[in-house]
This record gives sequence, C-alpha cells and structure tokens, in this order.
Amino acid sequence: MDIKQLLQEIENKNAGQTEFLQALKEVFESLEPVIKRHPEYEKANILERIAEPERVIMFRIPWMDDNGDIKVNRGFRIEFNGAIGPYKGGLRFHPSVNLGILKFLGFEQIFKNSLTGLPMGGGKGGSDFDPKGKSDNEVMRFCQSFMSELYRHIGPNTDVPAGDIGVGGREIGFLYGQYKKITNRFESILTGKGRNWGGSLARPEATGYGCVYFTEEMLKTKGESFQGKRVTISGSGNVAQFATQKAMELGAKVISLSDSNGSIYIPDGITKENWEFIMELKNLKRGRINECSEKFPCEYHEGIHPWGFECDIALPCATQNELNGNEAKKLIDNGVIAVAEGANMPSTPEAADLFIANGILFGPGKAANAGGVAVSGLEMCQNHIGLSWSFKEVDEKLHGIMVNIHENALKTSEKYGSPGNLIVGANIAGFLKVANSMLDQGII
Ligand code: NDP
Ligand code: 2IT
Repeated sequence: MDIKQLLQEIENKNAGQTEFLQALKEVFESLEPVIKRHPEYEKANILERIAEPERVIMFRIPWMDDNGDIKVNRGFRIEFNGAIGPYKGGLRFHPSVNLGILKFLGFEQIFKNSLTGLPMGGGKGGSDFDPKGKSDNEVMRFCQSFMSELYRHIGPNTDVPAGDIGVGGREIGFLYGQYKKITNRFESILTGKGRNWGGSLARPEATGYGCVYFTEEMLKTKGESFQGKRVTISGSGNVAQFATQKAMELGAKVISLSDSNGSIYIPDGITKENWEFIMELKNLKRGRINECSEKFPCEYHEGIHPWGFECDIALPCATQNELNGNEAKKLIDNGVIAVAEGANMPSTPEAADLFIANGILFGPGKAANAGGVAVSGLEMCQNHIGLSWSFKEVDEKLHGIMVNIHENALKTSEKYGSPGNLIVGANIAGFLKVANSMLDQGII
C-alpha cells in the first residue's frame, strides 16, 4: 500500500482539519513496517476504516447567561472506534474547539486507550464554549443544556465521556446531575466524578502522576532519575498541577509553569507553599498565573512559552502544538535529556523529529498521558463492581500501567526496527490490538 497516496486521499476528504491530518500522518507513517509485515491489514482496508469515525454527533447548545441573554454554542461527540470497548475520552470546552481538533483528539484516544490494556474504545467531544469569565451558574446552565442532548448518545456500555481542557470536577458534576435528572438512572456514564458519588480516588492526580511515572521509566533506561533535575512544565491546569506535585515528590525542582498569557520562572524551584497557592488560584479563584508574582518571588514572562529556560526535563502539559521546532532546538541546546507529553500532541512534527534525531528521551502523548484515561477505566471498573479502592491501590495500579506502557512501547520499537523511538513503538503497539480486533469482528 502507498501510505502517501492514502494520506493524500484522506486529506482531500477532510480539508481544513489540520490537527486531525497532523495526528493521522504521524500515526500512519510510523505504521509502514507493520503494514509491510502483515498484508492482512491492507487486504481488510484497516487504515482507511480506522481513519473514519464510526459516528460524529454535532448539536446545538442554547443557554441563558446571567443577564438573561440567550447564547448558542456548538456541541460535538466523536465516537471514533469501538472495536475494543465502549467509546471513552474527554470533553473539551474551549473557544478553539472544532471538528478537526476533536477528530485529532478522538483519533489519538483510540491508540492511547488500547495502550492502557483496558477495554476502552476511542472517543472525544466538547464545545466551543469558553468557560473563562463565566459565573458558576452560567457554567451550570451550559452544562445542563449540553447534557440535555448528549444523554441520548452515551451509556455505561456505549460511550463514557470525562474531562479535558475546560472540563474539570465542577463541570462533570453539573453534567452528571443533568443526566441523572433526565434518565432517573445513577450509572457510570462519566468519569472524573466526585469522590462522594462514584468517582475514583486518584483520578484528578492520574494524568500528571502518570506522565511523571512514564518519564521515570524513560530516565531509568539511561541510569537517571528525577532527583535534583530541573523540570520545566507548561500549563497550570489539572495535568500540570499534578505533574508538578509528583516531580517535586521525586526530588526534582519545578522551575516553570504557564497559562495562555505567559510563564512564571522560579530558578530555585516551586515550593510546597507556592504549589498550594497555585492550586487555589487555578481551581477556586480561577485566576491567572501572573498573580503568582504578587504572592511569592518569581519572574513572570508575558506571552512566552517556558521552553527557553535552562532545564533537564520538559513536560508540555497545556495544549496541542505548543512546542515548535525552534523551541525544541532551544531545549536541546540547553541540554534537555527528556521530554514527555502530558498534553495531547503538544510538540509539532518538527519538534518531535528533532527530539528523536538528537537522542532525547521522548514520550509521546498517547503513551505518556495515558494515566488519566487509565484511571478513568479503573473508575468504570469500580462502578461496575460497586466498590471503591483506596488511593494507594489506585495509584499502584496506575504506576503498573505506566510501567507496562513504557515497556510495551520500547519493546515494540525494537521489534519494528526503530529501537528507542517511542513514537513508533506506541503507535504500533496501540494499533495492533485495535486492528486485530477489527479483523476478528468482520467488516465493521
Ligand atoms: P485544564 O483546562 O485543566 O488546563 C489547561 C491548561 O493549559 C491551562 O493552564 C490553560 O491556560 C493552558 N492552555 C489551554 N489552551 C491553551 C492554549 N490554546 N494556549 C496556551 N495555553 C493553553 O486542562 P488539562 O490540564 O486537563 O489538559 C491539558 C492538556 O492535557 C490537554 O492537551 C489535554 O488534552 C491533555 N490531557 C488531559 C487529561 C486529563 O485527564 N485532564 C488526560 C490526558 C491528556 P488558560 O487557563 O490560560 O487557558
Ligand atoms: O485526553 C485524555 O486522555 C483525557 N482527556 C482523559 C479521557 C478520559 O476518559 O479520562
């Protein structure tokens, strides 16, 4: 099969869906050795099928703001691939959300979920609603309207959404309340729920912790650890917050965090007190990262990503394409040894190529940030058996899953001729399970 020609055909069909085409190209190019070795995939047209979502749902979300004005946003749910389990993946509320962005996220989710070893298909959804500057009541009315449509498409064995950018514990609560009101059923249709009503302990921590556990495994292959390392982290939301906490616990100095306005720089590393302030600032006050400089000594760099600061480890934990080729070069020149993606596709293709070409330990998002959805899978499991596990139990399971994902990606990279290239390893390992399941299930 000519993968270039196939990519061209898919590009023609999906014009303008830049991020989706970017994610697809990366995965398909790394699958070349698999397709050569296993003609059964080509015969069954697996790649063309896997590029097409099983279902795309798009809907209107009317809601009323605090002034009594009626607003309307666009809602989506992409049910991308259900070969290995119910569709599973987050909801993103951000003004940039469009079909192309959610298709890229849903596509990545297929392989990420497969890597966790749990039975979850790939899905993603969200809205172009901007939660910034909205009151709690406005967010609640929006979430209720969103769920008034979404409820008919989801179910514990059908599709189970969760959080992503702009969707955290508050939004999951409002969404869950509305589902229950409409259906009169208390069931596992969302993850990231509150701990009093079916949520799993360690789900808020899971993506950040998992990303650090994954990085630890990469570092071990070079006889290294987090101890004493300078870590630069982008973002200051859910993933960044708990990546920071775990990296600090392992003896690292976290020298930077950011938001969409700029970055803070603390050469001696964030303290526990600084971290607690940031948690309150971001999760309760919903303030900006520059407010840190009013509270404790730190430099604030307006409009700057944190990739120019000298560091040993970089963890991009904000959003897609936030680390470009020039920024990657800067990190490499400054001596970075490991980069792991807490966010989905934060490195541009140029940046990722540079990391690999320069022998930097590089953990691609679908492997490095799989801890969040993995613990979502564990939340579903606890809901199904009607039990809840202790923090320690969930954290240990998460740790085991991250160690396995790293080992699987590393071994697969060796088996398919790109030893140490975890992009290739993760893409192939994630793909094989889904593709074989599609073969088993016939023309689906
Ligand atoms: P949050 O909404 O909690 O935080 C997002 C952070 O990223 C904020 O600091 C935000 O800054 C920043 N950010 C968002 N969009 C942009 C942008 N366009 N430009 C610059 N900065 C931006 O989201 P999460 O922490 O949950 O998600 C972060 C990343 O991790 C995303 O890529 C998400 O897909 C991925 N991810 C999340 C998982 C989860 O379990 N939550 C699981 C796996 C991956 P500001 O407040 O200024 O917008
Ligand atoms: O990108 C992701 O993996 C998530 N936002 C988490 C999805 C989930 O279902 O927990």
